[in-house]
Amino acid sequence: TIIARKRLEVEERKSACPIKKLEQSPAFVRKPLSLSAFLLDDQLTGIIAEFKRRSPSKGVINATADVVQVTSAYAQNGAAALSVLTDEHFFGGSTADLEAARINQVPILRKDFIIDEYQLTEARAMGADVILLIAACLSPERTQQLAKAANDLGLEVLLELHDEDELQHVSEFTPIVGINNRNLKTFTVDTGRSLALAGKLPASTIKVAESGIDDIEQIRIFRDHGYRGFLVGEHFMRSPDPGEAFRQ
Ligand code: IGP
Repeated sequence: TIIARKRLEVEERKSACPIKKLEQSPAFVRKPLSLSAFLLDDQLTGIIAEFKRRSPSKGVINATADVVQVTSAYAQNGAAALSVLTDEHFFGGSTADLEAARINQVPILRKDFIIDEYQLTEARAMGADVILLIAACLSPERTQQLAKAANDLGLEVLLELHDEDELQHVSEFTPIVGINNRNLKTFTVDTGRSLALAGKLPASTIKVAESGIDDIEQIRIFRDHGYRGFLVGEHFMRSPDPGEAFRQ
């Protein structure tokens, strides 16, 4: 359902704003930050802290949070990177949210359902540093094409997998791989997924555990299994003060 809608949305956006116009955006001249470098920085926590207002599985998570206040608190308290939802219809996100988060000097992941090269140029124009590619939504060939195109624009890729069958999506263009603990079809969360798949990824892969992380002990366990990144959304956003929840 999400992908079908996304296809229509992308076509609408293409006619509303031609690619040439996106390329004139001021963000296009800045050099994107490297998520790999920030995840490997031992001074930081490895946490990719997400700004998420609502989701199809949880409904409204936080209706009032201010994107600048929350993302600044995340960044000032040691987040290695930020993840900002830009899907409006299902997640209540927006381009404006990501643009506002750009005041921070840490890498920003554009969290959306990427299916078309146009969205890569959009990501660059809104000031994103990294894009998400979800293996479950793409063929392995398409994943590679989009990842290469993203790299050519200076963007790094977080490739999201959720089971062993999706390992064929990994390529030289996707050195950072996230294992989603949430099954996108049933929405059930099992943090054992990240643990089970850890050893199956190429040794050089920078591994990110995604979803359902709500305590520091889990992060220690992931770290012991070779993970360098931890994508956390709801646990922080559920709090009336997500920045403070991160600090704690
Ligand atoms: C964050 P959580 O359980 O901490 O809120 O999860 C993140 O992993 C999740 O938002 C996510 C996501 C996605 C959202 C992972 N992959 C793909 C939208 C699309």
